[in-house]
Amino acid sequence: MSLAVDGVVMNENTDKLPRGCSSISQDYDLTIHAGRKYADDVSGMVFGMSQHEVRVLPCSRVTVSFVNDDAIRHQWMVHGLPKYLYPAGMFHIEVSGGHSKTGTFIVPAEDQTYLVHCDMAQHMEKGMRGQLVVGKGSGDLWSITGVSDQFYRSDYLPRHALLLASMVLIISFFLALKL
Ligand SMILES: [Cu+2]
Repeated sequence: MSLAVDGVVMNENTDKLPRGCSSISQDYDLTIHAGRKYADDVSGMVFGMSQHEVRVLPCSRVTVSFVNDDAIRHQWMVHGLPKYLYPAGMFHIEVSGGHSKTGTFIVPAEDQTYLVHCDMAQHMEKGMRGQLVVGKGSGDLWSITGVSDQFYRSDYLPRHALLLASMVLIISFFLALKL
């Protein structure tokens, strides 16, 4: 892990092979930009990435140069990786406004789709939600900018707010009939 004012790379892995991998299948060198301008053509979104989907081969080594075109902090964070290689199952690049950082990790042998997002408050909800597809993947995740349908639910409402509201209406209707 390297710490600096311009950013952080967490859980870098350049040489430890995941279980089921006998060698590095391929090396990828990706440059991904983060910034408001990448959300300009996506309705309702504020933040974006130059690439919301990354497709790689199983057992490949992926080097990401994460370039922050905004003045505020952004992250490129992958979740669900094997915990025996990546603490908390996470690989993470975080970059201060106007800076860039490069980090490397090795993806597992299985076909799987991983969530990639920015964990700064409201950034994922406002567009910084992507996916890393290893091999054939395991299906598209929901609400990936430019890939799958957006899904909104107001955070202040309970999960079954609509159902509860309808039940209250029906009960009041029958109560009203009895009176
Ligand atoms: Cu962000």
